[in-house]
Amino acid sequence: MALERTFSIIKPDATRRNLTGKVNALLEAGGLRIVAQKRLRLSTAQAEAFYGVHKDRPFFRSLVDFMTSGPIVAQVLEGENAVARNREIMGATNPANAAEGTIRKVFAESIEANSAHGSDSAENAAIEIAFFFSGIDIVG
Ligand code: IDP
Ligand code: MG
Repeated sequence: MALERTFSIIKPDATRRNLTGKVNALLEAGGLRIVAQKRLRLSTAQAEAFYGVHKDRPFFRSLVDFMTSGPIVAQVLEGENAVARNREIMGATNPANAAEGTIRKVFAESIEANSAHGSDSAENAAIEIAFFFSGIDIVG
C-alpha cells in the first residue's frame, strides 16, 4: 500500500497532563511520521462541526464540552496504511477494551477523555485534515 495520511488529535485530557511528547513517541514508534502539528483551543462551534456526525448521540454535548475544555494538538500523520495503523496505535474507544501498549490503554482517563482521535477512513481523513490544515502547512 502507498504512503497514506491520516488526521489525529491529542485531546484535552492528555495536553492537561503534559503528555504530548509521550503520545507522539508512541505514534513515531508505531511507524507514523508527524508531518503537520499545531496546538489550539477549539471553540464550541468548531467542536460541534468536527463531531457533527455524532450530533444525535447522547454523549454529544458532553463530548463538545470536553473537547473545548483545554488545548488540543491537531496533527497530520503519514505512513504506510496510516489510517488503520493509527487506529491500531490508539486502541479501542473505551480504554477498558484497548489493547496493551496502545495510547488509550496507557493514557486514557475514560471512554470520553480517551486522549486521542484518529480518522476512521481515508475519506474522513481528507475531510478532517482540510478542516484544520492548508496544504502549505503539511511537510512530508
Ligand atoms: P473513536 O474516537 O474511537 O472513533 P467514536 O465512536 O467516533 O470513537 O466517538 C468519538 C468520541 O466520542 C470518542 O473518541 C470519545 O471521546 C467519545 N465517546 C464515544 N462513545 C462515548 C460514550 O459512550 N460516552 C462518552 N463519550 C463517548
Ligand atoms: Mg470516530
